[in-house]
Amino acid sequence: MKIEIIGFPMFYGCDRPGVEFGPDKLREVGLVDLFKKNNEYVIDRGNIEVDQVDPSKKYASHTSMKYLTEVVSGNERLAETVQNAIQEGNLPFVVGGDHSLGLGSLAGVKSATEEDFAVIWIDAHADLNITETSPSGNIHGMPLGASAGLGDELLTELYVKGQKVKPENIYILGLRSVDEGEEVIIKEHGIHTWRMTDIRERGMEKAIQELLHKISESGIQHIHLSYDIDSLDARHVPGTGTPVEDGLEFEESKQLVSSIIGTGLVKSIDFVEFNPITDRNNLTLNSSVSMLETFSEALGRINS
Ligand code: 6HN
Ligand code: MN
Ligand code: MN
Ligand code: MN
Repeated sequence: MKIEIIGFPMFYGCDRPGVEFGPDKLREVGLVDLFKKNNEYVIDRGNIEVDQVDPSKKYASHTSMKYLTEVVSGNERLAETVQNAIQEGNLPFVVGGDHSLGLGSLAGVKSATEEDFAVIWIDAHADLNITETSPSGNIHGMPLGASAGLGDELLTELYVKGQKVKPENIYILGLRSVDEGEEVIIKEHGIHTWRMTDIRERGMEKAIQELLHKISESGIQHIHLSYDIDSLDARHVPGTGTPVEDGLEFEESKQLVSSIIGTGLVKSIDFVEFNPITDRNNLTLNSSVSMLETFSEALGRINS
């Protein structure tokens, strides 16, 4: 399986500049070689084109969703690239950029995949907001909700019509900052969650066992893994849009990622929300590289 690295240099989904430099900053410190260390075939597809617009026009296309036009156009390009990668039998590894790129990734996966697939979302946040529940109007808080077919058609119809993933096939881990409206959505749609409180109570080992058991019970053969670096404890990631305390430690995060990839079912991955501009002393850069090494090693183990 070839790994295709795809950069998505966008900050419009989080409305905080800097995160668009994430993919190139990571390339600068050896992203591609880091994957080549453990994997025979790695290609860098470069960056997806993002239409540029002045911040004064963030509400030009919608009254509450910021930068809607640019988020949608960039994500449609991403969806096509992800679809092509999967159809060629490759594994797209999408590097953000903000988490709105989940829209394009999941639309691409859906288009390339006949059967139902699961989404594992590792994040401090649920990213399940719809226009009416969003406290910010930032689309990076909405990709999972829209992909589940909830909310405005302007997002749910992106690239391919309608629902991309069934809510019962969504698994969120690391949660500790959930908006009121998102709580209702989690409950109503039976979305599986392991909050930080659950992980602290039962331990990561148990959480992983439960997760993998549920997935194996579901019979699903294809997992999309979406990794938001803000799942890590705030002190490890000052350079991310919305750091939250009481998060995952490296050892836990690495154990989780390795076990998920170890199933051999992961066919596509996102790695998002690294902001080199707001980083302090390269702390977030080093955290990102350290996690990327884990992704590379885990992929190398199933690839060889
Ligand atoms: N992220 N729930 C908040 C919002 O504005 O909707 C924060 C979203 C953070 C998004 O994790 O990519
Ligand atoms: Mn996120
Ligand atoms: Mn987050
Ligand atoms: Mn609506």
